[in-house]
This record gives sequence, structure tokens and C-alpha cells, in this order.
Amino acid sequence: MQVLVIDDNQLIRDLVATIIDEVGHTALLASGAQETLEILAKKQVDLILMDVEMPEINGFDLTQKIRADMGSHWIPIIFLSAQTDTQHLVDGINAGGDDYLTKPVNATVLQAKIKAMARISEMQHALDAANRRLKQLTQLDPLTGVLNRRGMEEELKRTWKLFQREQSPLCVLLFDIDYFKQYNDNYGHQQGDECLKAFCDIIKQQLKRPTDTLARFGGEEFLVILPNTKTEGAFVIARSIVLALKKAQLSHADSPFGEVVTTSIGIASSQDNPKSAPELIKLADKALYHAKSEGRNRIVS
Ligand code: GH3
Ligand code: MG
Ligand code: MG
Ligand code: MG
Ligand code: MG
Repeated sequence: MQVLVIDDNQLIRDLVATIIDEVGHTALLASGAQETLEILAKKQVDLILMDVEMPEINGFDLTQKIRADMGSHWIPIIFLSAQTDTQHLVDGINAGGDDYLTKPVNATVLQAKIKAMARISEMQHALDAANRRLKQLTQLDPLTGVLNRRGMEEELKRTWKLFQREQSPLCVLLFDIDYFKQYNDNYGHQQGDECLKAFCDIIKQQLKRPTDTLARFGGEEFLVILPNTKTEGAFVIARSIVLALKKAQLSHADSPFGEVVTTSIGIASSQDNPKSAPELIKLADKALYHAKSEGRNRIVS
């Protein structure tokens, strides 16, 4: 574990560091609030040992600040204080601390408490990992492995915030496979599923930036989110996907376009002045509608 020791007294910091060292953990040292926040921003910290009496900000207030800053990310905090009255301990727990030891510190007691906190911290890490996995599962489409509608909405929200902050252009491409009902009718639903997977693979291969995202919008409709891309750039990518799809020659006997699978694409851009992310999608949907009504197998913005 990396244990952050916060104390304005250097002698105590060094003493506590030695106690931590003895049981095979690594001590990180901070003399006050600023150093504490710098270390927390830069390094992985698994446990905090916090002095209470400090000149600029006391340990209770600093604990409240850390808890507020870190949101759902929990780091165990043990107070080390010269105050022995029980009300002080209660105040410490109320401020967000997890345990309270009095100074001078008993090395054996502190090492035992560190062991207990390490156990809880490990459970917390496992829980965090499980939550991350769960989030991933609830945001991915099981058939194609790309983001599902829920994941798409989260990603779009994130990208929209970035666009608002940095005013870098943002485009989306909305795809709808042409005559896909006939594809299913002709080849069966299972082959239809394979076609959707192949379609996604073709799109993914044309997305060169790690920030470009593909999501399943629903059924045989897919959305590509292109941060930092102007309309012209979005057209270039849309055309490259159409070309790759043409090269792939996915048979579709009932298609009027050379008996292969084709797609219609609607492009929308932040340059069209949508007021929100859903409005951007609405513009893409409108463009896609025009691509369909103008004959399919085309790109419209
Ligand atoms: P258009 O050219 O106007 O887009 O016609 P279309 O037939 O593609 O459009 P429509 O929206 O009427 O049909 C979409 C079809 O996509 C119908 C549905 O059965 C099929 N579909 C949706 N999701 C899946 C899926 O997960 N697997 C398979 N195999 N087919 C799907
Ligand atoms: Mg002190
Ligand atoms: Mg459709
Ligand atoms: Mg349709
Ligand atoms: Mg379709």
C-alpha cells in the first residue's frame, strides 16, 4: 500500500514513516493541505494517516475537503491526534474519518490498524473493478460489441461537454442499412446478425482516431461520433466507409445497387448550430431521412 502521512511536524512524519516501512508499505509525506492535494492528484494513495492539529487547516477540515473532492472514490483515513477526549474522536468520524488514534502513536497498534484498513481497501478495489465491469456490460451491445444506446448517450454527453468547453467542432454520422428487412427475409435473421457484425467491423476499420466512437443506435442503425471534426472531415470518413463497404461486397440479392449491401448516411455537425446533443442527433436523423427519400445508398448532410 501507499500510505500518505500528513503532519506538520517532521519528526512525527519520519517516525510514522518508519512504522509504515517496517510492515512493508510505502510512506508518502505531506506537511500540509497543499502537498496533500498535490500528492492525491498525482499518485495512487491507499490509506491516509492524518494529523489533526495543523496550522493552516486542521485535519478534520482537510478530511472533509478530500471527501468532497474525491466523490465516490473512497480512501481510508485514520486520524493521529494528541487530543484524548472522546468527543474529539466522534468529531473526527463525523468529519469523514474512519478511525482515530492518539499520539504518541503506539507502533504495534498503528500497524494492526493499517492491516485492517488494507483489508477494507482491498474489498473497495474489488468493488470498484466490479462496478467498472458492470458499467461496461450495461453499455455494450452484445451482438456487435460496440456501444449500445445507453453507452452512446453517455459518450455523446461527454463529447458534447468537451465541445462546449473547447469549442472544437463535432460531427456525427447516422447509418441505416438499405433494404435490410429484405436481407433478413432472404437470408434469415442469423445471417442478418452476421451482416450487422461485418458492417460494424468495416466502419471500425475506417475510424482512425481513438476518440472516434461507433455505437448501435438501434436495429440496423448505427451512430459514429467524431469529436474535433468539421463537416468536410466527416464527409471524408463517410465516403471512406462507403468505399470499404463496396469493396467488402456483402451479398444482398434483393438490393438494386449491384446486389450488395449498401447504407444511407446522415451527417450532422456542431457547425449547424444545434443547441444540444439530442438536437445534433435530430439533425442527423433528418439528413438520413433525406438520404432515404432521395433514393438510398448516399450521404446527406
Ligand atoms: P430502408 O432501406 O428504408 O432502411 O429499409 P429497411 O428494410 O432497412 O428498414 P426497416 O427499418 O423497415 O427494417 C429494418 C430491419 O432491420 C427490420 C429488422 O428485422 C432488422 N433488424 C433490426 N435489428 C436486427 C438484428 O439485431 N438482427 C437482424 N438480423 N435484423 C435486425
Ligand atoms: Mg500537528
Ligand atoms: Mg432502420
Ligand atoms: Mg427504416
Ligand atoms: Mg434500413
